[in-house]
Amino acid sequence: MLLRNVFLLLLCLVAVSPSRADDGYRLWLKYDRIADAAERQQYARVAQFVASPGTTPVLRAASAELQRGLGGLLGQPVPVVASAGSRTGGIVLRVEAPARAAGQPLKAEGYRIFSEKNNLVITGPTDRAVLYGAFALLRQVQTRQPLAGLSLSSSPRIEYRMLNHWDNPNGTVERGYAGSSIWKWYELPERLDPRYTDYARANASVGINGVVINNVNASARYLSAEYIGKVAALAGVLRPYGQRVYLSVFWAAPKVLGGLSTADPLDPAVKQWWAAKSDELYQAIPDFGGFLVKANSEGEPGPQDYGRNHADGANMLAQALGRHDGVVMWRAFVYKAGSADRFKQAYEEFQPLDGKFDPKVLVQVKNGPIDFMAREPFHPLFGAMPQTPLVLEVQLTQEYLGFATHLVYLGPLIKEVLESDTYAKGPGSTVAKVVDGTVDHHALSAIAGVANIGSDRNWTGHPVGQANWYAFGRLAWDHELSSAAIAREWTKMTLTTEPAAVRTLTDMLGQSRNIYVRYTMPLGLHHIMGESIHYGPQPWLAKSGRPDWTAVYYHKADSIGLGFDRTATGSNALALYKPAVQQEWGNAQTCPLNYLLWFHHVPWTQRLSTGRTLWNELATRYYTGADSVIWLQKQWATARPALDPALYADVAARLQTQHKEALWWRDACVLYFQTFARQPIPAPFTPPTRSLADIKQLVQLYQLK
Ligand code: BDP
Repeated sequence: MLLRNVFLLLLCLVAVSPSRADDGYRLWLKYDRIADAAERQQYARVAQFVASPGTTPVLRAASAELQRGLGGLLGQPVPVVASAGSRTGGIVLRVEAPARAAGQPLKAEGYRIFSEKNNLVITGPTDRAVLYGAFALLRQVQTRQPLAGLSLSSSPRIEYRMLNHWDNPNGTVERGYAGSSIWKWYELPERLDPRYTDYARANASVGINGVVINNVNASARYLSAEYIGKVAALAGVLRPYGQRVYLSVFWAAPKVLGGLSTADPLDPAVKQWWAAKSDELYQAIPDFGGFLVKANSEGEPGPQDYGRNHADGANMLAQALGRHDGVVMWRAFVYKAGSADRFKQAYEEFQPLDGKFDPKVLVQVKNGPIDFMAREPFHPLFGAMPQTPLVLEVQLTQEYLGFATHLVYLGPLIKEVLESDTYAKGPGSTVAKVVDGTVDHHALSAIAGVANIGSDRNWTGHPVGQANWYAFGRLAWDHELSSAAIAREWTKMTLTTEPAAVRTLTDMLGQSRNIYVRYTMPLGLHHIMGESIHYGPQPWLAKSGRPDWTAVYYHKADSIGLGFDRTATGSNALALYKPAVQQEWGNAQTCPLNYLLWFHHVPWTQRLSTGRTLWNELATRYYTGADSVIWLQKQWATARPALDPALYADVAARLQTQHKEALWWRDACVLYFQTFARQPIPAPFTPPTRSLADIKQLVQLYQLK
């Protein structure tokens, strides 16, 4: 009886829910059936089969993905055959030597799609190229572009397109807001969670080809024989999807694991230990990618502990990799306590080492000089180390961007950095061109995104966080793509293809980052967030473990004005940039308002280019920024009919939290800065109803253990 009731209940549930709720697991690879039958037919005519030699695991992954994707989109099975023979109307996969690929020369991972004898051919010099071509073809269908007569060709502009996981061996994720780590170390190597494969598919679909699986604050554990076996098992899952595995290394590993008394990079026993470790790694993982290193930074050990410099450390590791095909990515995120301006630290330590690094070393630089703020000027090291390939590191996990409750699409942030002109070799020497190697003719080029991925069913906590993973990969492949075009693609593949909703949502994504900046750190304010957890506002923070962990160190509010003078009258950090940049940013009258308080201490009463005084402009931005979250809510509501109900509700709820917290930011910041400016909140805005003491008490709750 009970069973029968359960059965009936299930039947009812199935009957009332025509499609299953979208839990976000499938990311942008949904492959739901195209609703319009005529449209489906059009695609079906040119995708009747997939012909693949299937000679490698990568080619098999490519054909399996096409079969799965087209099968879903067309609502009918698509067979995979070994060869097209005389059949037409299908998709043919073919690996060809570069010389035979017509048109633009293709790089090893570049693909070409073209029509031949009524078939669509996906080709490239390697099987990985064909895999990327397969995903490109699927994207065409997912975004409802025509397939017939298709002619596409694309090569990645950057060679190493990396995700950096800040995942710890105990399953936690540093600055992770989407559950715990997706890597299940205690189950590996015997059990391979099917999720690893879906992760690899998602990465491949946007061209990510390298994965640093562990936190830069690294545990030595990963270099033990036990863990190398586990890492090898993961590498085996990622390999058919064109991804190599890399490890973050703990500098003192030779001591912790090897029993040596030192980790001095010039010590012969240390060198030997790393060389043997590299051999062991390549024995287990023949395509191991190499090492990522955070050394002498935030308490991590490093070569400076032995009186050596970063180049000594990096070069020793590069030599340890020896004949193996791996690289060392050495991070430049360093800042010693007691410095008058943290902005200058990395430059001062690294720039003099230009030309001293082994050819296998790349130096990994965060996009801005401080630390992943919502808006930073580009890092002055870009354009200042011509002899060293530099990796651009951006953060996808929203450490400083409202965790997983604030909707912030990062396409515009990443593009802003990429398009910044360093003037290193004259105008047009953008960060993108420094990083892709064209400015200084480097053979190696790399970009890294700190992953926002976790064990949450939808991978990224905030459903729109997926767009940041997606946008990073797409820009890593081709930094010339526009952030709006990427947002459109992601929206169509993930949320809806209904044209009006696509427009509404793309607009919403496009504005979201500026909105976040306005209600948190407008006009170039930075580092005024909650201590250590980095959540919510704490502009009053004046005491911390170090002065450069406080907020007052950065905003320098006083009775005269606000902002950090980094011109010649102040720290002169501006002098680290090329003269053309100095000229633009060095004068408070001409400095773009977005960077104003990064470089100038501006009087409260000074009139800005908007016609408002600094105080009035600041208050206006906080108020209009917070109000814009209501606009985001309205946009989301407008698109509702086109959205999956569960997904709609999820984001709508998060937007409510976002609005509440935007008001925290607004109230905390205007009330606090008002104590210096001593001016009223300008009309038409109404002063906060709570007091500074109230808001302090509320946001400081989040600091309690
Ligand atoms: C900071 C994070 C810290 C990271 C560090 C890094 O707060 O958790 O370890 O960056 O990048 O933003 O090394």
